[in-house]
Amino acid sequence: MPGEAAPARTPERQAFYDRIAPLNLAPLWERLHSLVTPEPVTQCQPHIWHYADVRPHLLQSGGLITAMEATRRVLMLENPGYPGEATITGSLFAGLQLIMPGEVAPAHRHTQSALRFIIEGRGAYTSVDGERTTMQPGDFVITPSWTWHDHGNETSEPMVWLDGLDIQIVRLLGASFAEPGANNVQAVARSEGDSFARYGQNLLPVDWKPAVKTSPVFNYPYARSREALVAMDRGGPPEAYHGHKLRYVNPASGQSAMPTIGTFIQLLPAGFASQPYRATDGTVFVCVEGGGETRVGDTVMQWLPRDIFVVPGWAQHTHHASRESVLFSFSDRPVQEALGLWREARGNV
Ligand code: GTQ
Repeated sequence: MPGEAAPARTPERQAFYDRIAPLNLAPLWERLHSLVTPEPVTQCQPHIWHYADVRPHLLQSGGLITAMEATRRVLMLENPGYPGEATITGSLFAGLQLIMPGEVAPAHRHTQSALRFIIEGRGAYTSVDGERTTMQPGDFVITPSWTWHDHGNETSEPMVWLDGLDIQIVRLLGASFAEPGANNVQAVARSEGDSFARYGQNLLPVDWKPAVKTSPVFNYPYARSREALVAMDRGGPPEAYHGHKLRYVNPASGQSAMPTIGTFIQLLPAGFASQPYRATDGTVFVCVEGGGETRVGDTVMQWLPRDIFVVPGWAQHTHHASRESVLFSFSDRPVQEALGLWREARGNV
C-alpha cells in the first residue's frame, strides 16, 4: 500500500531537505505515512483513577489554596499518554473540582462548554446565567458556552464533581475567549427549577425558539436517569454491546445536550459482559454504582463507584459488571458526527 513507510533518506535527499528547511518547506513524503494513517493512531492510553487514591490529595488541595485564589480548584486528570498536556483524551479535558464548605468559585464565562458530573457531597450550587441549581450525586449539570457561572457550597461538607470541558477542541479551532464576572457571586434572576419546569418535562414554552445549540435544561437529575434505566432493565434484555444505554438530549433539537460533548448513561445488569466494541470517540467513564471491570487489550481496569477511567478512541473494549452497575460517560462523538467522521465497529477485530 502506498504511504506505508517513508522513502529512503539518501544523502542527496537529506541535503535537499536541509536546503529547503530555512524556507519553511518540508517534504510531505517523509511524513505522509504518519499523518494519513490507515486507522486512527492516538497517544491516548487506557487509564483509571481510583477515587480512593485521589480523594486524600484532592482534600489536601483544599488546605493549600482557596477556590477564590485558584478561581477553580481542580486536579486535572491527565492521560499518561499526554503528559503535561492537560487532557484526558486527544480532544477533551477532565478534572476533579473541590469546593469546601463556605467557599465560592467566582463568576466567569468562557467559550468552552463544561459539564459537571457530581461525585461527592450534596447541596452545593452552581449558577448559570442567573439561575441556581442544587447538585446531588449522579446529576449531570451543563455550563453552556459563554454563560456566566459561579459555584458555591453553603453546606457543611466538601463537594466534589468531575468537570468535562471541550478545551482542546476550542484551542484547535482558535476560538477561546474568557472574562471574569463583575461580582464573585452573580445575582439570582430566576427561581431554582425554572429551566427544568419550562424545558425538562417533555414540554416547551409555546413559540419558543432556541438561540443556542446547548440544551436549555442544565441539570439532568440522577434520580430521573436512574429511574429510566431501571425501567428499561425491567422491560427487556440488555443490548449486547452497551447494556441499557441512553444518551442525554437537548429537548429542543433531539441532538446531544451539549454541541461538543456527548453524554451517556448506561446500566449493566449483574453478571453482564458486553460484546467487543470500538468507536472513534475516546470516552471518559465514571462508575456511579456497582462494580466491575473494563478490558482494553491487555489493560484491565477494575472500577468501583466514583472511579473514573478512559477508553481511547478505536480501542476495542468490553465491560464486565460483577454487580448491577451504572456508568456515566462522555466523549467528542457529536463533533465527529457533525463532521461525518464518527465510526464504530461491533465484534472482534
Ligand atoms: O468551573 O468554570 O475544570 O473554567 C476548568 C476550567 C472548570 C469552571 C474546569 C473552568 C472550570
